[in-house]
Amino acid sequence: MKSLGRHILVEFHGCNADILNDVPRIEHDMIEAATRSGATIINSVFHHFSPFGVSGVVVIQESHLAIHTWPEYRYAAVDLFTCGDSVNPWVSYESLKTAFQAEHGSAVEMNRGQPELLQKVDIDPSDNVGEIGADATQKSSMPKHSRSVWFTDRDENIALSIRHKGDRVFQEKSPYQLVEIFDTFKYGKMLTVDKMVMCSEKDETAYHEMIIHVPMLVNPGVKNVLVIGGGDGGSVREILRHPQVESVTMVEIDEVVVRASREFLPSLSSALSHPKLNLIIDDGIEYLRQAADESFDLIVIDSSDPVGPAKGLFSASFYKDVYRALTPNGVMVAQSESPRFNQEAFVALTHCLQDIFTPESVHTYLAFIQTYPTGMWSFSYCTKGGIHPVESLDAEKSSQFAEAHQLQYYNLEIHQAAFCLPTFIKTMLAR
Ligand code: SPD
Repeated sequence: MKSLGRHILVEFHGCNADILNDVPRIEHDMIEAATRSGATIINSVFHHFSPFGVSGVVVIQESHLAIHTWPEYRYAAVDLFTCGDSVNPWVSYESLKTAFQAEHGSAVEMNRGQPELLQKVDIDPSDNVGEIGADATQKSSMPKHSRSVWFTDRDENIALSIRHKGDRVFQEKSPYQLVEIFDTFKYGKMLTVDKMVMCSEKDETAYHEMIIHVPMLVNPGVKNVLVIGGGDGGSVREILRHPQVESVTMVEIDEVVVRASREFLPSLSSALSHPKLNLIIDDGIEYLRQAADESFDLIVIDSSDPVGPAKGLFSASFYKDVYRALTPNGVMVAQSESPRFNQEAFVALTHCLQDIFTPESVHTYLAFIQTYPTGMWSFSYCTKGGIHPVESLDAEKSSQFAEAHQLQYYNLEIHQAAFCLPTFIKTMLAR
């Protein structure tokens, strides 16, 4: 051996841009490249890289493989550093070139730690053992691969990262969006659409209890409900806890969301086969355009964020149809985004609703959703007949309902407090 280590600095050009932006896939490709070269994996850490791309490192017993990708340039910079003779880093190079579908790869090899420039001193390995003893030395020489792979929901200024187990549970590109499910450590399975978190098994109750029970418990006369979106089934599950409901129509544009949720998120999708539910896979905007006047007591807009197919669910023409389709005492509730993360959409939607329902009939309320960036999320309660969301609440009924159904987030105090807005949000909404 001429040196302690071999360091190969690699440039990959003309790669597949989608691959270079895919955290689990790059982690997999890097681990495979290391394994093929004969390395022993100890650890891997992979993140989204700002503003696009992936950053990560695979620590191997023989040193490390590191990467930064720039999908917008179809370019990846990779470091392959190996010590000893047992690993051939050029095998990793070839493996990654193929995996990233690179049109061109180049590399320079440097020898690190040349023996003629080094002076060896004697070190007794037992000095590192401390009080634990020789047994621990033996264990530490048998590394166990630990993975640290992260999903990040972000814009150019704010990000929320959630660690998952590395392998994707579900992935399909529908005609509308990229639908994925990850198995996270803290929140169970998590549904994402176009890299934005929609819901997770462990904190979805906050969102679904608040979007449904707030309007339902102040409007006990609700019998016919329309849900636009909500393909995971969480909203329908909560609506059907109210026995007076006679029928629920749910219009979800993307059957892939419904299929993935049925298969992998049974605690959310359990009510999707309920006999009172009429599930329609279609465009909710078009459905409401053709809906009869005064046909629903409650309309729930359980949309994703205002990009892709959900963009039209944030428009005045859509909400004019919503208003028309509500019975005279009807109520509409919409998820209205994060006041901070999506400030522009939040303010624009609130003003749009005020123009259609009148300012006095639009009531913004908040819930804390841990898996959404900033955690602070808003809903808009809009009443056609003037039923106030707090003054009309039957306190005893609200408490009894929350207790009987063992709700996880909703309770009487939360219902009342949710409508108290911080001053900065009031200021944001002032016209
Ligand atoms: N950024 C997340 C906004 C998602 C709102 N809808 C979630 C759907 C849950 N049924």
